[in-house]
Amino acid sequence: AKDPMRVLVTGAAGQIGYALVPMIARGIMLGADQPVILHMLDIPQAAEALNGVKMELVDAAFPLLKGIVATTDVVEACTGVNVAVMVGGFPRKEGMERKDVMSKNVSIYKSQASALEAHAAPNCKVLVVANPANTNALILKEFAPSIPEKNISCLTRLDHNRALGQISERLNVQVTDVKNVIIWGNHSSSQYPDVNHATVNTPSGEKPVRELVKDDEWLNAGFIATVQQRGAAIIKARKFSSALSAASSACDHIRDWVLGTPEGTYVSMGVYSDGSYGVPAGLIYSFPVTCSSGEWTIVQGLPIDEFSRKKMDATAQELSEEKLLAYSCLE
Ligand code: NAX
Repeated sequence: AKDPMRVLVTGAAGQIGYALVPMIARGIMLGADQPVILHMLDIPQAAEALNGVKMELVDAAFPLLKGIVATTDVVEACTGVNVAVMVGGFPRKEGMERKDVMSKNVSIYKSQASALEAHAAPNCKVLVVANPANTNALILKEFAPSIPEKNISCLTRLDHNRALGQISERLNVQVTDVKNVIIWGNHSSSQYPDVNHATVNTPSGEKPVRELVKDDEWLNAGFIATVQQRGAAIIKARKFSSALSAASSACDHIRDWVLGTPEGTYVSMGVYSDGSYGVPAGLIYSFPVTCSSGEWTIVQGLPIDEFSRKKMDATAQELSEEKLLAYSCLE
C-alpha cells in the first residue's frame, strides 16, 4: 500500500472547504489508491466549526483517510504537507476598498508562505484558490523563495470547466467530448476564455468547436461573457458563491498536475509566467498546460489572432496593476 500523502486545506471551515475535504478523503483528488492525511487550518473564530467538520469526517469513516489535523496554528497545519490548497482568505465586504482587501490578503499570504517554506515537505505543490487568486499566489511565491516557482499555482480550472460546460450545453454533446478550451490570464472578469483551439470528439473524428457552433458572434461575445460572469450568476441564484464546482475543479487541478493530463489534452492553470506568448514574465497568469511526471509545461506554438492578443494583453495589464497594488501594501 502507498504511504499516505498529507494534504493541507486552509479555510477548511468555509463553504469550499466543506465541499472539498470529503472529495479529498474519497480519493477524488489524488486517486482511489492513495491514502491521505488531511490538515485543516482556519482562524480561531472558526475553530468550533472546524472541529465540527472534523467530527463529520470521522463519522463518514472514509477508508482512505488515515488521519486528521484540525488546527488554528499555521505551523502545525503546514508541517510535512505534500499538497497545499489555499482556500482561506479575507473576502471583500460591502463598502471595502480594493486596496483594503488586497492588504488583508497580502499579509495572510505572506505569513502562510513563510510557514510553508519552513515546514512543508520538500517538493510540496501549492494551489491558491482564495481571491485575488493569481496575486495571492504571487505573494506566496515571493515570500517562499526556497519553494520552486514551478510548485506554486492558482486555480483557473473552474473557469476552464465552465467553458467546457457551456460548449457542451450549446452543442448538446458530452462534456468529456469537448477539450482544449483555454483560460488566459486572471481569475477575474478580465479573463479570456478562448475556443480557437478547442475541439469536439464526434463520430466522424475531432472537429473544431468553431466549425460545429457556426456562430462566431456568440463565441466572441455571449460565450465569453457567460464564462467571465458565471461566478456572479451563481451568487445571484444561490446567494452564496460557487463551492461544489470550485472544490471539484481544485481536485481536477491537483489530480492532473500530480497524475498527468491525457495525451493530446491541455488544461488551464495559473502559473508563473516565463514570458511565453508575450505575457510579461513575473506574473501568475493562466496558460494552457500539459502535465507529466508531476510537472506542468506551457503548451507552445499556438497561433494567436488579433482578437485574442488584445484580450490576453488586457488581462495581463490587470494583473500587472494588481501586482503593483499588492506591493504597495507591503510598504
Ligand atoms: P468562506 O468565507 O466560506 O470560507 C473562507 C474560510 O477561510 C473561512 O472559514 C475563514 O474563516 C477562513 N480564513 C480566513 N482567513 C484565514 C486565514 N488567515 N487562515 C486560514 N483560514 C482563513 O469562502 P469560500 O466560499 O469557501 O471561498 C474561499 C475563497 O475562494 C474566497 O477567497 C473566494 O473568493 C475564492 N474563490 C475562488 C475561486 C477560483 O476559481 N479561484 C472560485 C470560488 C471562490 O469564489
